[in-house]
Amino acid sequence: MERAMSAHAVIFDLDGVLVTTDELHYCAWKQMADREGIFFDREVNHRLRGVSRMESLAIILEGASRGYSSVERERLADEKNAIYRAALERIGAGEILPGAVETLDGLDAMGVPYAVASSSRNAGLILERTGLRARMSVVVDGNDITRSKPDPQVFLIAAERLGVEPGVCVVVEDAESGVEAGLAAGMRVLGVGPPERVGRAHRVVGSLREIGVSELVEV
Ligand code: B16
Ligand code: MG
Repeated sequence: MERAMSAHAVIFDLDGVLVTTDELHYCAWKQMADREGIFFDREVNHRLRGVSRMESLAIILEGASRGYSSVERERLADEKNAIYRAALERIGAGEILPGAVETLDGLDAMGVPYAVASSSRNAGLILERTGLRARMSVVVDGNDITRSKPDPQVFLIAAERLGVEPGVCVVVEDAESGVEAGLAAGMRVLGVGPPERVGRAHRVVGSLREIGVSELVEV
């Protein structure tokens, strides 16, 4: 694709950056883990941010007292996904995180292109349910990638589809794996969350409410 001469572009992670579905992931995994008698808490849950479904399950199974076959793993992942998707059917614009809409409005006003780059295979449903889909010209999700964060693939595909060079992109991420992926893509990174988790980013904020768009594009 011919690359446009855009000076800036922003690539947003979805879960934990634009929407609060991170809590729904936790509740669904917790239900599955409790049923299996596997210890799982919010501390372990933080390690699942930005990580694919099967890799998330592998992390949870580190706490299991027995081994699980690949057939059993598929069943547990499907079980969790069914619980999660049932919860997604009930979400709406109320799950959009503070500052997200204002940030997209500001980027539109500045004419800065942006994309969503998520590890989730459910990103399409989440964007539809929250009403954000119509705002996104580019969405790259778990169905488009073969390697999940911290591999940079999802962000590099997003830049390609935006028609910009990786070097002009700012990634916005809430996951340690996502920050690493953004850095590996050669992009600037804004971390959203505690410094213990996203401190490797070029700049860290608690939420998108804390940063204006003119600062965001210069991170
Ligand atoms: P799914 P993101 C990620 O979304 C989540 O942070 C992570 O917890 C989840 O395991 C992953 O998507 C896969 O999700 O099971 O729906 O395919 O943060 O990259 O937007
Ligand atoms: Mg995330």
